[in-house]
Amino acid sequence: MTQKVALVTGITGQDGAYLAEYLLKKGYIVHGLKRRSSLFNTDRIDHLYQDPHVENRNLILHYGDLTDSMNITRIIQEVQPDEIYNLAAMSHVAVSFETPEYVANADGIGTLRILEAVRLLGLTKKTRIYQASTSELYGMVQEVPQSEKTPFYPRSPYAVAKMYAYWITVNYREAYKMHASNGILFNHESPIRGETFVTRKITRALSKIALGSQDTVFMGNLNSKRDWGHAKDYIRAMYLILQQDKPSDYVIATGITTTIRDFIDMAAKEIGLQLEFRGEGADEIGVLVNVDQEKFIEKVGDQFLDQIITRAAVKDVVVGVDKRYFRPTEVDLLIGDPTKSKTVLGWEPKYDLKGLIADMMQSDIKLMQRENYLQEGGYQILNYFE
Ligand code: NDP
Ligand code: GDR
Repeated sequence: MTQKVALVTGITGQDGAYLAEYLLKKGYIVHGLKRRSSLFNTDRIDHLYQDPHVENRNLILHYGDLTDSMNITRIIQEVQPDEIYNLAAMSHVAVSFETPEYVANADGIGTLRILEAVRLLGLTKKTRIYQASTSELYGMVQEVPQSEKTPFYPRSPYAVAKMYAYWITVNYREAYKMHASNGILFNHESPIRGETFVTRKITRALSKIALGSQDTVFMGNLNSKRDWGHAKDYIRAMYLILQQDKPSDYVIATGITTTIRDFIDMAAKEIGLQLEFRGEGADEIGVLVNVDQEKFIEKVGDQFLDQIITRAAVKDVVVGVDKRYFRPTEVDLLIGDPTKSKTVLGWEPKYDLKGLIADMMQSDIKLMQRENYLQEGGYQILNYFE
């Protein structure tokens, strides 16, 4: 049997890394688009990397950018993919307010470039396309929960760009009979989630606080609600969408929504820390009120116990709010209705929120312990300020 060939844009990102690993395990030849950067940006796929001198490589990376039509067209021509997973995007909602034109180009027109290249190259029958659409399309939600039929109301330059990408995918499917589908994925996270998304910011900061290397974390809006799943579950849905006989659009979600505040609370509990939130809006604080010592020792270790007990004794502030993280327009509530993906794709998530948080906390505690060892050994560790 000939090996299937996939092209993954955004392969260096969270989803791209998990998807590449998943497809390689299934026997695919995986081609990935990576951007040239002045520092290495392939950490997440380092374990999959194959030296260019290895014969019969299954993972091949190409330099490229979604803003460069000719580059995209040439790569698709060279690769002749059976499946394209278009995951590349400037994916940070808050940052999209700072760089709206770039986001329109990369996240919006970038998708058109891929669809048009497939059409021009005569690959409409051969190549199936997955477009990484998003629950951000629902924005100011018109219905609760949100399904494939819920009207969109985007609330950021990111969401508006993704709305164009959504509809141009539908249009190419209808106009040229292409196997092009949208996965409308709700938030999904993991230990390799970008450090400035809210979940990872929280799990990193709480890990540092537990290990005594950070005092306080400053957050934005603690009231917004998100339907969070695990990226490992969500990339399976992407694959399933492209295995269907007919192209279509699917909501991928857990159907459960949680506030940012409750996520912080659950992540703290995971390592034995009990928090209490006081005040409102920009004046809200999260205070450390108790430590479950047995749990803390099990998850973090006993050498850090005394400092954290001392902080709990004086009810020290560990969470603050900084208005700078508020967005000009916010998406207050997202909760997906995954009925279609469950019935048509047979997709079920394996992780619940508790399992996701346990995975992320365990990984970030380890990471921060490693940073502490390095620092104690006289090595410089980097401060990622954001
Ligand atoms: P990440 O931000 O982790 O990864 C984005 C990827 O896109 C990176 O590989 C990045 O490269 C690449 N990229 C950015 N701009 C360009 C460009 N102009 N040309 C080529 N590549 C580019 O995102 P996720 O993995 O979390 O998400 C994957 C996709 O799914 C994105 O499109 C996102 O918008 C969408 N999405 C994500 C959800 C989530 O909860 N994670 C939910 C719904 C949709 P580099 O590493 O060089 O920065
Ligand atoms: P989101 O994810 O905007 O939903 O987009 P993010 O984790 O950035 O924000 C979720 C919610 O948390 C609130 N928030 C904060 N957010 C960040 N980043 N930092 C903070 O300090 C903070 N404090 C509170 C936000 O206001 C927001 O309400 C993600 C991205 O992966 C998109 O690419 C994807 O399309 C959607 O999920 C689905």
